[in-house]
Parts: sequence; C-alpha cells; structure tokens
Amino acid sequence: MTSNRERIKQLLTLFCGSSRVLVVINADPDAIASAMAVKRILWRRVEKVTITYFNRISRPDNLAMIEHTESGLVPLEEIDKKQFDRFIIIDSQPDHNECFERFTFDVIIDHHPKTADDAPYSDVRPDYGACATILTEYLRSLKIKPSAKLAAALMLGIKTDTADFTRQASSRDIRAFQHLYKFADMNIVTKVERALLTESDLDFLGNAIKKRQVTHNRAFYHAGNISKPDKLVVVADFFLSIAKVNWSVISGVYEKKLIIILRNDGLRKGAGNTARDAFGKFGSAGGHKTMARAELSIPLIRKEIKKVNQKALSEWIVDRISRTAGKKIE
Ligand SMILES: [Mn+2]
Repeated sequence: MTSNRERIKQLLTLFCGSSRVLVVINADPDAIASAMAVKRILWRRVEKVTITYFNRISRPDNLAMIEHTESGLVPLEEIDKKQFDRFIIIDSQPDHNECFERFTFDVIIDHHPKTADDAPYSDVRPDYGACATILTEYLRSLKIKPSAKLAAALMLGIKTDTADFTRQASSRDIRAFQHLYKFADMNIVTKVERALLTESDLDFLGNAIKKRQVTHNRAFYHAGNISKPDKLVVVADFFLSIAKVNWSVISGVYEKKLIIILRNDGLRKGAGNTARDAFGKFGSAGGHKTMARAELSIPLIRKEIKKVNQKALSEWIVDRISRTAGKKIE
C-alpha cells in the first residue's frame, strides 16, 4: 500500500502556483470538512481554491456547521467553470450524480466503494468510515496543524458518517478523531450538534406532542395537510427519544400524496420491511432497518376506506402498522 506521504507528493505534482482549483461536493458534513481540508492543504501552493456544491442544504445542523466553521461554500450556479483549470471531487465519485458529470476531474478522494474510472490522482478507501479521516491523515503527514474551526469541521464529518462511531468506523477513524481533539473548538462541535430544530419546527413539534397517540410502544401522529415533508422527519426522530417508545410513525398529506415516515430503534423488525409490507400496495414504500418512508396514492387508499378524511387516514395507518408489526408489545 502506498503511504500517505508518497500519495500527497504525487497529489501536489498536479498543482502549481497559478492553478485555479474548484472542489466540487455534494454538501454534507463529511464532504464540507474534507473540502475545507483540501483548501488548507493547497493554501499558498495555488492561486485560488473555491468549494462549490449543488444540493439544497436545509438541515439546521448542517447550516450551523457552515456558519460556525466558516466553510465558505459557493453554489454551483454561481460558478463560471472557465475560471478554473483544476477540478477535485471529494467524498463522492463522478458517477454518483449528474451534476458531477459536467466536469473532468483531476483528483478523486473518496471513501465509498469504487465505481468510477481513475483520475490522474485517485485515492478511494472504502474501508474508511469518513473522507474526513483520509484528509486528517493527509494533514498529519504534511505536519499541518488544523485551525480550531477546521479540526471541528473534520470531527463533525467523522461523527456524522460513523453515527458517532456506531456505524462503519475503523480504528483509523478513531485515531483521526483523537488527533483532531487536540486542535478542535469543541464549542463549535457541541453547538452544531444541538442545532436540530428551527423555530417553525418547534411549532409543528408542539402540535405533534399535544396530539400524539402512543399505543403498544408506538408513537403515531398524523399532521393532516403539510407544506414540507421534512417536518415529519423532525417529529419522527424526536418521538424516538420518548423512553419506551420503539417505533414512531408520522404522516401527513403533501401534494395529494400520503407521506409516512417510520423510525424504529433497530432492535426489532426493520422499518424498511415494515413499510413495504404495510404500504407497498399503495405506492412507493421502503428504507433501511431503522428508517423508512412511504409515499402513497390517495385514490388507491380510497379503495380500502370509503370516506377519506384526515381522521380516517390516521386510523388506517395505525391499523396497517398493527397488522404488519403485530398488536403485541414487542
Ligand atoms: Mn462521507
């Protein structure tokens, strides 16, 4: 295996003092932090480095991270490609999204399974829990001390992608994290992790708390007509923090579809399978072991319940879940 030192030496041969570098990411905490680290590594070695992203960033914790770590991201629609002569993709590979396809990348650094062809420089390590771990190793190898903000960002990247070391973490992720601990502003880390709710979420959540229905350790809430499906996710996550609740099933009607968000604690039948079994007949339904989502056609549901109104929909959901997951306390 090539050492980090040799890799970086090879990486740096691709750049010179006049290089104008564009780092393209699908912005999430790991990608943002890794891109910031690349910018730090190339600082004073190139003319300029700009980080650009194309996805919509709406989660309050991600927005807080961008603000407090001063990530300096530029939306892709504001970028003039001709202003750049080197292109880097981080925490993704060119075939992951069509927005990447308009670039020819000189550098690929990622930790997802390898799917794309090699670039002049490719470092893809699927056994790493986070891309931020690879970049932390680069910084160490170059003896660069990260700023308090960069170290905090990298920590957040590792924490997010490994779900606080409960998922796909390797000893390298833990070692990188320990190293960053010496430099990071922990107040930033804490602040970002606490920033889970906006004020409008709070109003929505207040209603959900008042009107919740908890039966057989399952928490239900049907919100009626909603303006943003994201709100359901906030409630679904929050209700799992009720002691003894091991399922949350939160629903609402959005653009004439019944949206259902399922969460569970992962200790019982998978949320994805439950969603498919309970709702697959009525639209798209599926997900992972602990989180799932269904988007159902109301006309199809109408065949089962004669009079479709919010109360009937709410009862129908509780009934389908009880039939699928069992009436007994699990
Ligand atoms: Mn990642």
